[in-house]
Amino acid sequence: MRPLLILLFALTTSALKAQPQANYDETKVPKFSVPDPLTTFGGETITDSLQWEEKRKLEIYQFFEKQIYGKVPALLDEYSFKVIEQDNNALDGKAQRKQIAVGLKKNDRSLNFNILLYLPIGNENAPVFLGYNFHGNHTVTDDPNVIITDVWNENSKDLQITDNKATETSRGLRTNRWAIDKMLDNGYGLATVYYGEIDPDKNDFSDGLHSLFYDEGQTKPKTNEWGSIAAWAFGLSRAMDYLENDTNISNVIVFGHSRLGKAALWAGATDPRFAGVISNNSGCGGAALSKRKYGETIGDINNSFPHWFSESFKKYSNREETLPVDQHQLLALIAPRPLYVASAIEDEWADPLGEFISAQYASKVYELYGKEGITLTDTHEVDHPILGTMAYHMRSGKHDVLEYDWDQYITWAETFAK
Ligand code: GTR
Repeated sequence: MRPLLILLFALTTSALKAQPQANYDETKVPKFSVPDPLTTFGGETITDSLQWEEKRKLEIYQFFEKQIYGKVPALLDEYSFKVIEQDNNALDGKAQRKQIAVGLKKNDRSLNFNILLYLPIGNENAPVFLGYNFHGNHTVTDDPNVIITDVWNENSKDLQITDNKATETSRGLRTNRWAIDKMLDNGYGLATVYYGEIDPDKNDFSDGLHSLFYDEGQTKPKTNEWGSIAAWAFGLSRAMDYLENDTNISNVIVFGHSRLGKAALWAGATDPRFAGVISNNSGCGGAALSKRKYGETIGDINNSFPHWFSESFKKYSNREETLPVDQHQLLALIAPRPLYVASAIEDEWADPLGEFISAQYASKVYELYGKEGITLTDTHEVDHPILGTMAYHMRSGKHDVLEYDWDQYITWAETFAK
């Protein structure tokens, strides 16, 4: 590379990493009023769970649906499930492994994705964690029998993925994020899907789930329709369609990290069949309050990932103060089901404190149902989890999913999932 090009390259990559425009100074967080989950848009006060469900929950839900994540345009015409591979003696005899092909059809177009399912031997009625993975089912385990995805994959140095295609070399390279042995030893199963099989994560609406629903000549979703996060959430529900009919599964807890934590939260809000929801470092557009404008903002996220949200969300870029809702109300939509919000103290881009406060503000709705929320007197002391119906931890360390996180999720799930 010539010197000028090297300099330009260095400048661009360092600018991307450092996010120099982001605010990380608590004193520069703007003053803002938090939209009250218990006051309707029309000004009426909500005093019990029935009123919440009849008057407030729906209007908040519809706002998120039309203005933030975007509406699913129609129902599918058909869907099918086929167990394409099964081994009752997998992972050294610890698990039953199934790989299930899910087929979705609309307008004579179809999309297929694979669920990798491990169920613990000895628990005929196991709770299961369902979560997307970033690079393919074969990356979460060394198990040589897991099918390698053949759809578009983001190139990754860590995962040794080049030419946008996963190969054998990436097998098992993400086992660190999935405590599969621990889940199985504690009587839990794991179901995972490669998120790119639902919608490849690029600003291109010509492929993936959206394209099945287009009218003649249409090339992208309409203004209030779904972006990729809503499509991924929809995919989680289709996985749930299979899991809820598997007689060896008792409950499904939906889990997601980062962008996939945003998808898990929206899936939890849209689909009451999920018995619990875990948001791991989901940040902006996930658990974190947007109005704080700390770390990643709506403007940043709409710029870097224009395909994640509905087109209508773009009008809130750099205009957070005009939003009549905030992300604590997304959390509230999951009430009274168990919800775990997890942050990491060094994950500044995701505004860990904003995630904690958001959980606190959502608690009012949990309390309407007589459930324990994260109260205003609770603290976000590092590595001191709060494990009620609403759960929270501020882990030491960076943006990631660690063994520590799974230890807490499993301990918490014991209180409701078995
Ligand atoms: C970042 C993005 C975040 C988060 C993260 C991830 O680049 O700004 O909102 O979703 O990616 O998914 O790892």
